[in-house]
Amino acid sequence: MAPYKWFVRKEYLPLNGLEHEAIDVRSETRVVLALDETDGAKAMSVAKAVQGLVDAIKINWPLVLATSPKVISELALLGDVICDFKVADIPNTNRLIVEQAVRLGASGVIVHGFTGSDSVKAAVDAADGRDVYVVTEMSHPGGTEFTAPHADQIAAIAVRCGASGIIAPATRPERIRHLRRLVGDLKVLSPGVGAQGGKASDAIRNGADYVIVGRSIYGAPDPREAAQMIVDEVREELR
Ligand code: O7M
Repeated sequence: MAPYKWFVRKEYLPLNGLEHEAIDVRSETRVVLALDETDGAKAMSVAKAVQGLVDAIKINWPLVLATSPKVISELALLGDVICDFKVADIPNTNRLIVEQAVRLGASGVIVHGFTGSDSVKAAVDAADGRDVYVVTEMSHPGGTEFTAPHADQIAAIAVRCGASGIIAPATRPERIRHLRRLVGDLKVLSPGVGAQGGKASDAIRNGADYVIVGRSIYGAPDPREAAQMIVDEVREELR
């Protein structure tokens, strides 16, 4: 994802007798669509329907295996694509996977952090300026068994390796708050909104920069309307 795009509010604040432009309006909606749709045509139609309304489309193995890796390039024509391949291998293999995702047009790649610093660093280096996000604590119930007890260490690895951000669970907003403190100004992306029971507003209030939403958008009768509702909820929270 591109860094926050700022634009100038046409308003001037008097300060020490000088006039300063206030630059504090984000143009992003902070919603990322998880497009886990396995019907390729439907996936493209959902992506087009929400174009401009979501900040990025995250794709995972279901769509890539149901179609082809070229789907990355097709979606990249519509906006930022984050390849959620949860890459979890030795440094050399991580590098090879990330290079291929970037070659096909990915703006970001998601990797696991339990593999250790060398593997995460290899992914960051291979991304060549694109975003690498590191999964910390997972959002499903099983995420409390292994990932939660190690989330602090994984967050530290993300910071140390120069990752762009982390993935933290919207199903446990208090954990977003905790992990946010550990990663400073790294981006925090939070899945688990809607179908898994989390709320977008809770995630944002507790420190998420973006919410990741899948079934509640692509499975809705009107995906754009469903996305708009989440965008509105986030906007309301940020007011
Ligand atoms: O909104 P959903 O539940 O339909 O989809 C959530 C998406 O987020 C889906 O693509 C999952 O693979 C992903 N996800 C989680 O649900 N939980 C996690 O802990 C991590 C992810 C994820 O995006 O990891 C990068």
